[in-house]
Amino acid sequence: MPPLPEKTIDIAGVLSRELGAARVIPRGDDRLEDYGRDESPLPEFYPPDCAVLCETTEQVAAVLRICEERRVPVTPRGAGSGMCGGCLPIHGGVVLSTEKMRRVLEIDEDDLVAVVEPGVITGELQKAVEERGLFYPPDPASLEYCSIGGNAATNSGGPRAFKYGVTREYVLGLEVALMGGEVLRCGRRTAKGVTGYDLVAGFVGSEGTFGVITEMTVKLLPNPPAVSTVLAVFADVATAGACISALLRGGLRPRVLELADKSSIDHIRPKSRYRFPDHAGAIVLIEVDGDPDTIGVQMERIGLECDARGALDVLAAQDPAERRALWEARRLISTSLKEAHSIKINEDVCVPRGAIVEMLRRVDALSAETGIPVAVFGHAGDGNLHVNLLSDGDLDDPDEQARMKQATRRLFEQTIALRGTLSGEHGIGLEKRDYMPLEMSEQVLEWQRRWKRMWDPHELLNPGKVLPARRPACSE
Ligand code: 2HG
Ligand code: ZN
Repeated sequence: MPPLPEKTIDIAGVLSRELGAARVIPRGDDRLEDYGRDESPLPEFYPPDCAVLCETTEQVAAVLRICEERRVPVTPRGAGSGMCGGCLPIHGGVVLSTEKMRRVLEIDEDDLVAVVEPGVITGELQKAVEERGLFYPPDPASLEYCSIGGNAATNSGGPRAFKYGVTREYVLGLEVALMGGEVLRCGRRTAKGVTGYDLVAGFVGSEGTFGVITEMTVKLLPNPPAVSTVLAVFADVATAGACISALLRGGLRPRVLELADKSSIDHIRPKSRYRFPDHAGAIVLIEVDGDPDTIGVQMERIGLECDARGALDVLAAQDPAERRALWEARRLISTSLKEAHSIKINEDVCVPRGAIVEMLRRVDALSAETGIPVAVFGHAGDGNLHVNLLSDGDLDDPDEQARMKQATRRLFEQTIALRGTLSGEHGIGLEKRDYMPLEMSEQVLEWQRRWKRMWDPHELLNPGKVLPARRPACSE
């Protein structure tokens, strides 16, 4: 990317004059601290020059116009729950937060759509539509505090992606503010639509490097009338993985097929309201939804398959309270691991479904060879494994950092060797940017750079994310 200009202008002052001082958090204000971090394992804090809390599309567009005119980098931010450094202002400049754009503008039961601002908390939208008998499936584990705009920016998944797919499949239309201040409305409100190129699909998952989402039209479904949840308990993760593969081969389509290994279970035990059996060496969480008359049959088939594949217990959640406790426990895994260790490198590699068992074996071998304890959990039915490399070492020790980085690289190499991908749901951001050449050819990366420059020719919008710097050719 071109060298970023010296930031000699007082951008906080300019934005305060244009948008009102109340919207701008300048240097020296303690609140600014929060805008230089996210949930990624990176220790660094990147102080922006200021944060601006926009409440309208016009304000977002004004910030992007001002930053373009003055050549100031600008980094969009939702709720800051990302895990890859995607919203960190690594070149300083302005953090543009959409956290105050929290209105649900419309829930239309006939069209089966909702129109929302990007700062709406995902779980709050889910509750609002459920009250009307509707369903918004994408369910990242952070759904109580992540925002839907951030979900769209990173194309988030979650356990229910197994049956229902990821965020991209639910975003029908977008309003996006572009660098320079232009506002673009694209996409549709209809269930189907193939008119023209699919700009929406390009914005979703672009990690805030193409534009800033200011409004979304999302698809809703009728809420499934019945849901049933079981926990299959196994002696070890290899047997649990083999059972998942068998369920996949058997053509069963639960809505959730989640795995957690012994380390993950042991980390949540002290906090969990759900009591996991003491002998659990791994668990598979399975949930089926649909018609009350048919889910019993599906559950029976799943139970029989789990038994045949070595499950020690198959425990059905007895009532909604137990089901809630089980899900609460599942969503605690990530934070419990983080609280227990000074270093938690959480990767979210994804392998083809036929390679799940082999990937689990390779992760185990990696842990044994490097001596780094590993916790594995996540959306195993999709081949999407949260491999957490753990250490109680000193986060600032360069040797420790190098050891963890080396293990991370080996994990990625193993993933690619199995024809997998670096990230199944968290995105690339800053953390995985330099590993992109492991998966993508220089040709593909170059086309991606051209695509990025089309939206942001001066490379000011979330600079330094997703795409690694161009490798110099031999003659250069
Ligand atoms: C989850 O599924 C999240 O719980 C977090 O994606 C994953 O911390 C992690 O590794
Ligand atoms: Zn996840």
